[in-house]
Amino acid sequence: MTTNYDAQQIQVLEGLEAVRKRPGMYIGTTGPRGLHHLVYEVVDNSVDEALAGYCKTIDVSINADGSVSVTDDGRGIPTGIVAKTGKSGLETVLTILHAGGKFGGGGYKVSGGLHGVGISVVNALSEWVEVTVWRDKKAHVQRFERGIAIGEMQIQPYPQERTGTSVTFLPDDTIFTETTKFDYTTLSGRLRELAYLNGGVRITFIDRRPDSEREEVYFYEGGIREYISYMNRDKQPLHEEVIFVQGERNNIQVEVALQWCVDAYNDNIIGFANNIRTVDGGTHLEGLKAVLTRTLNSIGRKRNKIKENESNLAGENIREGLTAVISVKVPDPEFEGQTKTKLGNSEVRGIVDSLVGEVLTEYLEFRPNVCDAIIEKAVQAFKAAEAARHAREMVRRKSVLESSTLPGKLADCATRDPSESEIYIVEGDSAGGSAKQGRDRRFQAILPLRGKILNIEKTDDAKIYKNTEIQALITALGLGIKGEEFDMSQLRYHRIIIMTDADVDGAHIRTLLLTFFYRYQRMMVDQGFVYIACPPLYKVERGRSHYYCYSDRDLQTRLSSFPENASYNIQRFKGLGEMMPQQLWDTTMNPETRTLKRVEIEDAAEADRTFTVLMGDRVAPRREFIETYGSKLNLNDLDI
Ligand code: 0RA
Repeated sequence: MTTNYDAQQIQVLEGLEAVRKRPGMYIGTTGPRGLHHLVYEVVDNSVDEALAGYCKTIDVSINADGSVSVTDDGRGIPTGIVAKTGKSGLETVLTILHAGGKFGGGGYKVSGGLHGVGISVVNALSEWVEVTVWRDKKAHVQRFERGIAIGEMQIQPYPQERTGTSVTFLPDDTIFTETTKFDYTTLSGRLRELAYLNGGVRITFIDRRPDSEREEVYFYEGGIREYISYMNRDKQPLHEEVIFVQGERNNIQVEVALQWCVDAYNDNIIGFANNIRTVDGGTHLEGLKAVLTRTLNSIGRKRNKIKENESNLAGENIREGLTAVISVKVPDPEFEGQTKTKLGNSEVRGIVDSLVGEVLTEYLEFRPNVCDAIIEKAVQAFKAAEAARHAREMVRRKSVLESSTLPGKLADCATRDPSESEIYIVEGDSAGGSAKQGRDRRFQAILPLRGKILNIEKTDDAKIYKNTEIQALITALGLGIKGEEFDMSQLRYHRIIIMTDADVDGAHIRTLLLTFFYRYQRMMVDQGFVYIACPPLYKVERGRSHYYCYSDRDLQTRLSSFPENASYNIQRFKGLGEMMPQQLWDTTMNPETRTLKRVEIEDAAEADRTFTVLMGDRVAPRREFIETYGSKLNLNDLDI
């Protein structure tokens, strides 16, 4: 042993100690994700060996003791002494950070990037690791504990032809404190994905743990072509054969598989860079989208499917119904974004574009039927999008939703400050008249709605919107059309007060309004902007005093407070219109004396259900509802 060796040894210990101190820096987390990452790291080394053309089979097993073994039939990690480290290749790969790809042959490590931290990281974070290498008709075995080699590498004769590497490791539970239990589904998902991405590599997966014993084989000779067939298994393909493009330029490998489906209207494009799923896209996907749009438009014109005077089909039209996988292998991948799942290498964009352009053009030129089917589908998509846009515009133009002029019958308030403004939505013109005269015009606006509003027969979105009363309401409030962002800054009043008569019609109109808010402007209810006014039902006069009663019980309580044979007079308000403006102010509109009920989301939801019964297609339940509740339907009974 030389002093040189000791210096090396110290360096190794410091390196692995750094990994154990800050595992997150190397594997992201020490939670379940990081735990499974250990397996991917080891498997990636075998996949690299397969991609280099030396390995056909990778066996992964979860052992009965919870450890994991990854065994391949590659060349085997070199076992001879490495001059620089003075140790075997095996020990060097397992103990020196990033040593993996640094010696022993050309080519690049494809699985760099997100994983690619090296097998030494797995070693550092494992309670123990055992590696067996079959090479040169010998079996070489070396054990490690928490990253440190235990004893000398054992060498035994192994007369068979076999070559390969087997790595077994048990995660260190002092590092992975949350769990060291591997999840079958998580591992099988990734292993299957790897088998699709690396066609021809056979991956077997065995769970040997008692009670969860299972075995599966992932082997897809067609690679990502088969992945597409699998994803489209329940759909109807527009063309039989999955389109496949493969090529290499400037050391960058590109594989693309495409298939359009008749019965799909979205696109489903999945990207990978160096076998890592690029959830956030990147230059490979940008290149693919660009080349698809350009190629199909150009062929479409050549084949006269798109006429000279017609505009190009948009990318999204062309991608409608498309299932695609693009997998690129890049020597120095740059992964960007928060989660490092976006490919950043700008040279990839152009390479994908030109390579796919050439191959796809030729492919489609030889298959005019496929070509025409794809373009016709895109033209259909284009027309559908045009029609939808047109319809949307028509609805907007027809309705007053977009117009800025306030409805004529709105008696607006003076203030322009929404936070102090109120709007009373009043049923009928006569009640509207009383309210207009009784209000405080500085901050109270009145919008009378006609009883006609009740004539909506079906619970149909379009019908609610076409209703002129609802349109007036939307404009008065300053709201937008359904589905568009609720913009609070546009809201003209922060108190929207529904004030209807205490009879069946009043209940109808209130139900309709609540339903409208619930279905189309739910934020208004959530934010507590919607209220219900509580007008009195009775006025009781006795001598020079008078009292307003807001329910039957209220009336009984009042009457029972009078002496036995007192004389009094009861007036029942049949509608708001019967009240004098001053009365309406005193009882219902004056903030000092009135009662307002703020509408809760449950109230609105209940109204929505009631609305379905009242206004729905089915006559029977509606009749039943009206017969049951019709006569006594008033604000108090509805309990809102
Ligand atoms: C370095 C050099 C060579 C192979 C490997 C590493 C290698 C590593 C792993 C890890 C798991 N399975 C593996 N298989 C191979 C090339 C060796 C040569 O040139 O013979």
